Amino acid sequence: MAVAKPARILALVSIILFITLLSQIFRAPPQIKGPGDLEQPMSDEPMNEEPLWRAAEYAADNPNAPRINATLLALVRNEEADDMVTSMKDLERTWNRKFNYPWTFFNDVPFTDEFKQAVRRETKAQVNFELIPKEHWAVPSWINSDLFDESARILDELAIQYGPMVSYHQMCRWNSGMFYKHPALQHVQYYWRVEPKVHFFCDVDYDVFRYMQDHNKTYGFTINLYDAPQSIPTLWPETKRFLAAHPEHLHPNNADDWVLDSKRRPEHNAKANGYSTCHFWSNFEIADMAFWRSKAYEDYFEHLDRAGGFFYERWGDAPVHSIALGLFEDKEKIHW
Ligand SMILES: Nc1nc2c(ncn2[C@@H]2O[C@H](COP(=O)(O)OP(=O)(O)O)[C@@H](O)[C@H]2O)c(=O)[nH]1
Ligand SMILES: [Mg+2]
Repeated sequence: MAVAKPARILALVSIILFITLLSQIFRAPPQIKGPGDLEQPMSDEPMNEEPLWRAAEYAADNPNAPRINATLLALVRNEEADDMVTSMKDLERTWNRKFNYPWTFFNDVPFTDEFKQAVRRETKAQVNFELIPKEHWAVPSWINSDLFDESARILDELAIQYGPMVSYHQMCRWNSGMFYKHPALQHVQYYWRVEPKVHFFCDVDYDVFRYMQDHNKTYGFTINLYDAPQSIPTLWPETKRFLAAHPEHLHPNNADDWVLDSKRRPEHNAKANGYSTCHFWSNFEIADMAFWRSKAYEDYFEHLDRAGGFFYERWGDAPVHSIALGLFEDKEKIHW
């Protein structure tokens, strides 16, 4: 019996779909090819690492909620209110509406009422608005403005993004060595950094701050990238100078092989004068501020700040945080 043409086409399509499905099911697992590839299957929850604190008792108005001493933290400009709201919507939906950790917003100028209203609408949790003290934001007295202008010109020629923008340098310095000194954070231990216009896609159903505390973690990150070496040519040489003066700060279980790696991107390492340029992308970071407040980090930041590279080069808070963690912290305490 002859089969009608449409039925034959349908049968053919079904067979192709069936074969595609089988090949998907039986295909070999992805191979790990190098840095950045997953070393274990991705899960939206840590595996076999109880206790995980769930959301039953975390209502915003519960004075006995098991929240620990932590805040969501954002440095942001008034004109970024819409983008901040975008980030808040995502993070509240996927996580914070269940845990109600406070939000703390920082700005170098006072927040406008419009900004405050816009972000308050997005959360039931407590919201704090903090002005950065002038002495934490101002360009330090030892920075020579002529030298800054000349350096900015060179950074611009090298096409280093934001190179000539003085506020960007101020922001990087503040995020490196100032934010945790703000009086509003004096009694706070952990923060989760959130920037305007970032996205959170997965639901997280446990208290990540408690996770950090229970598992004795200092720093959590999501992405590890290579930096533009032209933005940090003397960061590693200055770090070496610092280490020569302060060998006591080097942690015995440090991650110096990651900091110094020259095999994966030899050119990056060469142009950065010995630093791999690998860094945790600090647009997202969850950290215990005790590390930034430690003698090792304070001494390091002070040394870098005096050296001037936050302004004469474009040292970012990400490579500064990363080198410090890689050298002065137990690598077991860095988590992703
Ligand atoms: N209040 C304030 N926030 C700033 C300033 N410059 C940058 N930021 C914030 O610092 C973070 C990083 O800045 P961004 O422009 O996103 O830099 P990028 O992430 O390196 O591209 C964002 O949260 C910005 O809102 C500034 O001059 N004032
Ligand atoms: Mg950004």
